[in-house]
Amino acid sequence: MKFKASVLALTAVACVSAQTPVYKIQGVKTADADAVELLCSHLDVAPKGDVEIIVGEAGDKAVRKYASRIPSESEGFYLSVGPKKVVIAGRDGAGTYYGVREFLKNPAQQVDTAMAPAISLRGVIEGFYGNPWSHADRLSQFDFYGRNRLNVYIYGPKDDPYHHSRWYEPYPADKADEMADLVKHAAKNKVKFTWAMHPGNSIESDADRRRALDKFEQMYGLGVRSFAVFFDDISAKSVDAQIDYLNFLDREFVKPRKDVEPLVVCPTVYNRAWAGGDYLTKMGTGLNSDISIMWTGNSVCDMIDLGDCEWFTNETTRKPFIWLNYPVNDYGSHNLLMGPVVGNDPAIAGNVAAFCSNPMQYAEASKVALYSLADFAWNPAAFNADEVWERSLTELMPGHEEAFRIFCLNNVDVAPSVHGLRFWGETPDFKALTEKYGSLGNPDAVEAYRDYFRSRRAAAAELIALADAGQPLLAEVKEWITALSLQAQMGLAVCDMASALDADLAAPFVDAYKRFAGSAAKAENVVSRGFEGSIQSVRVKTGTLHVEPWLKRNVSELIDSFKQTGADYPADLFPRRVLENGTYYIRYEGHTLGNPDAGSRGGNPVFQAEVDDINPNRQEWHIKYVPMTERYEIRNSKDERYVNELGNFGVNPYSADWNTYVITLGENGKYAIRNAGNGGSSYWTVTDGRIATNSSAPEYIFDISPVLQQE
Ligand code: LOG
Repeated sequence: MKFKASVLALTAVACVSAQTPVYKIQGVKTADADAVELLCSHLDVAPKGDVEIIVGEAGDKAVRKYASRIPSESEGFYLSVGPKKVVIAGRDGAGTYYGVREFLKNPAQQVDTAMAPAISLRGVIEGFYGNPWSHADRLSQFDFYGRNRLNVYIYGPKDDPYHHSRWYEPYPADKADEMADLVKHAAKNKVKFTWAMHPGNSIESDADRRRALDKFEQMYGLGVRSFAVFFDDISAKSVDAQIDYLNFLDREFVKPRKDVEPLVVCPTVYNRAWAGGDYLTKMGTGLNSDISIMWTGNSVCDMIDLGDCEWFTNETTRKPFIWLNYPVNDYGSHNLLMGPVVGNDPAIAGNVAAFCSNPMQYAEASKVALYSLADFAWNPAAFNADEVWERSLTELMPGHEEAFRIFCLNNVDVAPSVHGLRFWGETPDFKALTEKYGSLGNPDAVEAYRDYFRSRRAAAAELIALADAGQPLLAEVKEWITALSLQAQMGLAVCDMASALDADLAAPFVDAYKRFAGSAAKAENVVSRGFEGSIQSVRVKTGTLHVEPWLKRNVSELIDSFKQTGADYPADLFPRRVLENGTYYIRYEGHTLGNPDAGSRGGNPVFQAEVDDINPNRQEWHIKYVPMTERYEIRNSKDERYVNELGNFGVNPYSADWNTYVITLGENGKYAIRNAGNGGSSYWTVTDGRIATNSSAPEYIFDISPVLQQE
């Protein structure tokens, strides 16, 4: 839609600003009104200004001379900045608007350039589970989109009842006013506001269809001109019914209104991992041809490559409308996603209908990723993840880039989840330290780690002060900054423990450990969005990829070493473990677990009636506490082979995520052993003399007793 400037007065009024020089503008009457308003609010403008700005879009008289320089793609623009003359000529209103934005980034810089988007629809789907964004969040988002050339916003927060659970109810007056306001504010920023409805399986009866039309009608009345229907995360009764419903809405609602955009649908099968059967091909052939189908890629949470798009197009005969599940974190909400956006294939540009991101319930913090994604979608071929990410820090936290950079780098990876999406670039400086020094083995290492944690503590303090002063992004994620601060304090305490141990000083060691434990206890209880009625309150986690496991391991090792010094310490000081690291017999009904084929590959341990007096250590087991998982690994003392989650000897590389066990002591004095992590949660029992991992209830059936080492 093109807005024409109606007020010539704009040219006469010199906008108050300290900038020089003074500009005069040609074309205000015909150029996009938002673009003109933007110019005027940022520059000194007067009829007798000494630099001339010629502004307008293709077809306007003002820019006729430059027609051949304007890119043919919609939203493209030509920009030329000379000492006395500036030309900003868009293919359309949005093109002019983006041209003005580009010019305003640095009005003093002389350029002669033409730009156009490689992907025509670029934006955001508010499509996550959790607390929906606030009205203020959304207004701020739209300004951000306008600045960064994102042109789509799709409204579909799962936890807005008027979108999902009670989709058929009209918005009450106050919410309806907000919607109308959003539509207007989006348009001002050249953002297409799309409202999505999630009707589940209520799509077949006449009554349900009537209610759908009524709801769309309400939204139309509020100014909405673009609609979507979501069928994600339901067990769809029938793809035929979905197709019939969508074509019905298209026929009855969309097509008769000439000003409504083509419909968008999120199918139930929205990623390749779930594909199979004829769902997608049916959608592709059955849906009216201009309806767009959304697609998250190879799996639910996945970066997008060309193969995904080609596969989809082959199935559906349409280009995918990409729903990128990044930086959304509703499936791993303890962690924020603030790192460089790596993994999307630039080759997809010509093969997608749209490229939109599903962000976090944290609107402000999501801007880090959205800044990069906007850059990617405009020009994927030139995208450089690290460079764009650095720029986003300057844009979002000017004057505090370094502290903010530290913060973001502490929140890069999302912990292991069902979706398997991981990011390995977290805390690179820390990773480099661990590669150089490993643990806290020598005073140089201790000093290096101490410096590291001091700088993290200082960055957190700087950011917390800003958050308290109301900086919106930092205030929004203040709990993660607090977590960074506590993690730094834990790190410093661990360094103090190492120094004390090295100097043989028991009391300072105990003291440092107490400080560590105090910070750790606080860190356990840092909760974001813990207010009453919060849809998703979250225990925050940070630095989970490298720093947290390192802290756990080092504390545990330092405690073990300290205990060996024979120093006195309060009996209840350290967390009690069911078993200390050591060598044990594991017995069931008097039979001892043994490793008859020691040294071979595969096979399984067996409970044996006889005592193995040929190789006694085939019946001995190293049981060791693994701080990272806070569980135990179990290895045979003869050949160090580990027991896996099936009760066999593992043949795959050992993995703490799979091969560590929870061991608990029952009131009968016997132990239960349970799988954990990726290995599931079944308790061990015994079947035919072998370990079976098949009980959902605790089975306190094992005697575990230390092998008394002979001196
Ligand atoms: C939902 C979405 C959610 C996301 C990540 C789609 C199409 N739907 O598994 O609301 O935010 O995954 O958890 C989804 O992605 N379901």
